[in-house]
Amino acid sequence: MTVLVEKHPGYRQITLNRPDRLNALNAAMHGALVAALAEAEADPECRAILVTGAGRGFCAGQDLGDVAVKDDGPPDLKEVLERYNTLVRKLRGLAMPVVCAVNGVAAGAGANLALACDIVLAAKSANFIQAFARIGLIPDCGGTWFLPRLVGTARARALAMLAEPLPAATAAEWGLIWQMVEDDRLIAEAQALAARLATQATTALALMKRALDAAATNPLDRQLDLERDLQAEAGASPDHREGVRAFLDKRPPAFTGRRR
Ligand code: T3D
Repeated sequence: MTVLVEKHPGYRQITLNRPDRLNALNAAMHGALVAALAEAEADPECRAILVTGAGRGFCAGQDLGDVAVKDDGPPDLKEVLERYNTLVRKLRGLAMPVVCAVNGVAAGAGANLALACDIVLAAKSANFIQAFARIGLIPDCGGTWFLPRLVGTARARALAMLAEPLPAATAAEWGLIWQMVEDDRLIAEAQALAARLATQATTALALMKRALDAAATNPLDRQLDLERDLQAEAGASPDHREGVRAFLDKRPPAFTGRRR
């Protein structure tokens, strides 16, 4: 099994599972990952997802043995890239939060797969490498979009062009990720975070994802209109009513995550 799925109360843990290849993504693993995300999305009990890797690496990006490099012409990378695009669109479009626990090296598309998730934790020993330049490619899997937005263009350019490992501590300091965690605490912390998110107002969290992604390209005027429209949806959710009632009753809210 290239991808392992564990069901926990309220969330699913999806583990990339080719540890001998540092969880490099081949076609089979892409298919299994997208299918696991789609199954999680279809499960009404699932209100958050946790993605991590088996073994000492998180994900070493594209499995370089899975793409034929020809002597007589360019390899056909468009099909490979379509898979990454599908994956990134799926993660960003999921109507629930996605936590990523980067347990070791995250290289190439593996680094950008992590950045496509909503909240990224990384083990102290982990690092992020935009490895593409080392093999004559540009950052893909959303890398050219995520990097400048997360760390600014100066750092994005150097990360992309130099392809040097960025330690988890610096990634957290620069705002590339949410937090660095001691190695032996990573999974427990990530699971606690996913479990906590699974008890929150899921509809509002899903709408936040849409608003924050749209903000990356919208002018303020359009973003204000979008906030108005999405807030109307959030305000119509049972969890909004419950949140206000709980506040007035001075008790913790019991959110259901139901849309209506
Ligand atoms: O090209 C296209 O198809 C287009 C798509 C592009 C998307 C991309 O992701 S391009 C970038 C692809 N990824 C890389 O270039 C990273 C390649 N890997 C590395 O540079 C290093 O493995 C790491 C820096 C990530 C880790 O180094 P280290 O020294 O900790 O481990 P290692 O010994 O290099 O790797 C362990 C094993 O995993 C090793 O196999 P072996 O010798 O034990 O049999 C290594 O070959 C294998 N492995 C690591 N990364 C990949 C891989 N096998 C296939 N594909 C990999 N990407």
